[in-house]
Amino acid sequence: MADLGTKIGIVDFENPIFVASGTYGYGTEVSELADINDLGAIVTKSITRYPREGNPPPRIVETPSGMLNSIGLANIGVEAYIETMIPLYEELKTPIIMNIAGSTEAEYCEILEMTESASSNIAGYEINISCPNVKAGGMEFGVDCDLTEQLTSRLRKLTERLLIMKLSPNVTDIAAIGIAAERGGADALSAINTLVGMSIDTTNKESNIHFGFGGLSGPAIKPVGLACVHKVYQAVDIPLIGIGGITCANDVLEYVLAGAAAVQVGTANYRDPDVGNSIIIELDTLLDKNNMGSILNLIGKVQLGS
Ligand code: RRO
Repeated sequence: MADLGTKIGIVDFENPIFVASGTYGYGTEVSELADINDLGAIVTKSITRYPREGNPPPRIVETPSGMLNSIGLANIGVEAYIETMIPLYEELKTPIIMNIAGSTEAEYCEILEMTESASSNIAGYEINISCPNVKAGGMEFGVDCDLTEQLTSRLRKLTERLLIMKLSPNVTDIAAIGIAAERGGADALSAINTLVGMSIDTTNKESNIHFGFGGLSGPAIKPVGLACVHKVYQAVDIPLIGIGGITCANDVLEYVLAGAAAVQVGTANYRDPDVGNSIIIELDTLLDKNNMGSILNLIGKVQLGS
């Protein structure tokens, strides 16, 4: 058997296959459709200070090899999350990473502080500074080095748990944003969130997404995700979590070779919520077949021409 174990900051994970924010609810709902106990980790839907209905429909549309969403941060809000979801994690062996989104620096801090003051076994936080579908906050932070560094360092002071900043591909220089988050004290970076996209129904000339723009995910964005991960890998010393278009073990291996210590499977969960488990088994076989040994020895080992 290959060694699938990996390490992000101070946390050891049994395997590098996590499920991505927005594709797995708050963690436990999916247990009726899939075995959630063997996943490397589960990242929750973004939690905001107050409950949100999200954007009006249509807010999801399929595109070639991809999916466009404009959910608009629909979620139950941090109070209900602490009351109803966190207690369910006591029964779960899979590490939970809570994804947090805010519209101001103070709001991100308040959500994290409220969660820290509740008793929980959450492994860490993924901070969403890259949501393309809301007017205030979200991506505003993730496109600005100073705001990213400042937000990260304020959050760093509030928790000793894993602090992961989730980066946007919708920037000129993703490596510079990664460096800013590292300087602010992040333990790790996840990349990428979705790419801004559009889809139009030519029969009635209407946008297939209510507000026009959405976030593109799925296999269509895998090459972009790989390039972003490798650019950030070359620029920082903290671990990376690769996201974007992963559907099979070979995709995982590509992300690891590009520089990721773990990955998040997202859009593929909509087709098969148990795909993460299939990928874990497939990854074990793939590494064994190629005598590749361990995930940790493969991180960033892509060979580039000189
Ligand atoms: O809820 C959303 O519309 C959403 C979020 Br928070 C995000 O981070 N990325 C995305 O594609 N959609």
